[in-house]
Amino acid sequence: MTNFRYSSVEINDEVANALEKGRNVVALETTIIVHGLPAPANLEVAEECEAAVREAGSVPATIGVLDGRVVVGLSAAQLRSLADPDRHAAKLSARDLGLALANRGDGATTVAGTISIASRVGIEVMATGGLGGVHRDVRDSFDESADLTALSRNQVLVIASGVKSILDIGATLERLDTLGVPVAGFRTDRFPGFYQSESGFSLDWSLADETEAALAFLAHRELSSTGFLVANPINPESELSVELHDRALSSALERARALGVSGKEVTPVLLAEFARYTAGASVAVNRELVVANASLAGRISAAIAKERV
Ligand code: PSU
Ligand code: MN
Repeated sequence: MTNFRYSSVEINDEVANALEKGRNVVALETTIIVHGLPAPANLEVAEECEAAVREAGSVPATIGVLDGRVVVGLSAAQLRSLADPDRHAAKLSARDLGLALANRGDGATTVAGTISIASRVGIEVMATGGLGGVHRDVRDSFDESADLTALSRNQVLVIASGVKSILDIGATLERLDTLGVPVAGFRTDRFPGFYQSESGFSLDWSLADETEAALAFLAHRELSSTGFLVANPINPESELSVELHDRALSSALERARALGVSGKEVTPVLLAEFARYTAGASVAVNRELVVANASLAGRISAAIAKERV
């Protein structure tokens, strides 16, 4: 392990070397692994994402907090330990990181937590499943994911299959507009709907290929301090049917209401109820889309490294 710039951050040697040479590194988050997907699929997905990044010619850096240290590039054993239910790893957004470190805690990082670490160590690309956003009951709860504000503050390109369909998608797109975060579809001008290839919302911008994504991001970086969202839809043949999706969604929203959950517990409860209601079908879709996003992240990251020189 190499200490790099910050004493509280450990970067594994492979990632540190890649960053020094060409920067073609892709950050991967751990909240989806620890709080978003059930075992044993969770660790399999983590492994598949790392393999997809490598196959695409980039170096994966799975990020989390272990024993009060930020680790950039968790080993398989470290990741297994973080996901061990007995560890009760916390869900860490950007604002939680300092406190978790001072507390010598363990934690999985959300998109917000992951990109704020990534941008500080020089990683420019990150992959996730579905970005967080504005919740449907926002008028009462004020619940809007810190993923959005983190994207407005960190110059990282995030690849996601849209935002989670448990959210108010239109309101989330409006907030991304206000926050100055560009949203571009990868080979589509339709905004994806996470478990579904399309959400009913259209996009102003679409990217033809990885090179165009790299060029747009590099130009954006020069002119703006915000991040960049690339929306990559699930293959339509793999998506959840509208019918099953909508029934599962009602059930999930009802369950969250009945349990009275709020704050950081809302999203994990909704995703878990989706998995239960669809008998694992939502997990299979989530798995396929996040691995596809990791692969695209690896290809775009390689294209960025190539275009920069
Ligand atoms: N994508 C998934 N599953 C997940 C997440 C993303 O397919 O569980 C996680 C990410 O870590 C994201 C978080 O940052 O959900 C959003 O949580 P919240 O709504 O509490 O901000
Ligand atoms: Mn929230």
